Amino acid sequence: AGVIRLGDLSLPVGAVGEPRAIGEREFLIPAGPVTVVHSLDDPEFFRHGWNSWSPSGWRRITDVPLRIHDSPQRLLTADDARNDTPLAHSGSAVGAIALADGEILLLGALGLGAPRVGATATTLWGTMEDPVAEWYFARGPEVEVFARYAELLAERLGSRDASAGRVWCSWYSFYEEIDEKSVRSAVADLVEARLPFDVVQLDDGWEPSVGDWVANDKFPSGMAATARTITDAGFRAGLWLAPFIALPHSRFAIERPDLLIQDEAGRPLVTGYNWGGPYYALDTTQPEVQEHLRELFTRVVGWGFTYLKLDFMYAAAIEGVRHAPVHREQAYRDAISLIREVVGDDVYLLGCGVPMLPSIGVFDGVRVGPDVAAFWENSERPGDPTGVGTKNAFLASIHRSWLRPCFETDPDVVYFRRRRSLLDDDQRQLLADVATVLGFRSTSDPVGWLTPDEVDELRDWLREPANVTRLGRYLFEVDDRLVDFGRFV
Ligand code: 9PG
Repeated sequence: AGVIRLGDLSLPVGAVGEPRAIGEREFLIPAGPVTVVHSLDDPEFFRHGWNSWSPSGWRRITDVPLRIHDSPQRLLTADDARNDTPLAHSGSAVGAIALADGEILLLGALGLGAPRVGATATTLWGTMEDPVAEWYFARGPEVEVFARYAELLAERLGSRDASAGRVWCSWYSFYEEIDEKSVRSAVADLVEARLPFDVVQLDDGWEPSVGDWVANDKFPSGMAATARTITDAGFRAGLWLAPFIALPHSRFAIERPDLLIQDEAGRPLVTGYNWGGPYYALDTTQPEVQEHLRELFTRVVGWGFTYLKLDFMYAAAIEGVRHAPVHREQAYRDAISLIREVVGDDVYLLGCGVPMLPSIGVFDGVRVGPDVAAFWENSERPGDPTGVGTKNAFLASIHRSWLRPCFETDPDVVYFRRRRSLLDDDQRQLLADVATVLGFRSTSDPVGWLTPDEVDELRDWLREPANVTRLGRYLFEVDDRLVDFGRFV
């Protein structure tokens, strides 16, 4: 233990080794547990969620912790259930406490191993399952310190420079009700309206079962023909898949349960819940699974898809019994690296339902919040900040804008339509602004659901990317306009 001096603060620090100064108010602390003693009076704590859908945001220490409260099934799916602290504030990889003057103290891991950061009335603490990640510890203005942390993450874990461009996605209008005919007409309508999209991405609904990645009977011409429908119209073809999971009734899970992550009793481990039940995860440390992934991604790229939305990926990073003794986050990252090696650098990989830090440098883009929906609040799930809806998606995403140096940050789609939507104009504008600030432009609105005015609004929004500067916690300069999200928080 020693004392770190940061301006007028003298902070007793317990760690496994000596903190090393790398700047006037910045330190590296060796991997392992760390405790910083603070003497602040009920400060706000920044909590960062583990995967794309997990909650992130600021809470006072005396507030109820920001987490998924009401359901172990939701917790398993949408956060790091293994490290949940029901009675205390904690989050994944990075945390911060606010000082009185707009400055913060930030403690953030610079690598994998399931690092956690939490806070109590008197401490800011860090732990990790696998002590491999050094800590970054700094004091300074909130915007600057987060930007510097993101820069260091990108330095250590890599960053990619591909851009998704403008994406039309099928999910938030059609959900699973897609077929080759509706894809053809949606694409034809985009062409006719001269909307400048770069990518048309088919979402869930094309496969017979999650786990079995072949065309279902709604796509009788096959997926290569479907990709051609999109590319012939001048767009990049995009496809959703969840290659690391399998539903219990999928052929994959029935035929090869031995390729799944196991529980202690030697049965396939339940790694999350969706589609009305549990699902399993592939043990990506097995050579046969790696061979399967090579074959799968060669096939999908061979169909003609060059933009892949890979979903529910965190499931392969859940604690369980694997073939090889690799830490769960490293096993996950190794598997994404294998996919990257198979598809090459020109295929855009968008991660969804992915753990954040282990995805840096391997994914081009990452979803940074839960799903939007054409309504504001999800009143059926009040204790679940990850429930679908525009409010929850906005709240999570806006607290992850600082991750932009690490990958493209996707806050999910923007709605332009007023039909079939409960969002008011303010809420629609908010979604558009969040997407502009985070730098990812996508929508699901079919042209046929838009009025001519709404088509014009969409076309304007697609025209060119904005120059964005973060000025404060919720304040951004977008070209020469100030956007303040504070009133929505
Ligand atoms: C397709 C959808 C869409 C969507 C994805 C994902 O926390 N959850 O349980 C949870 C379940 C599903 C979900 C998001 C979160 O939706 O985010 O864009 O691709 O799958 O099934």
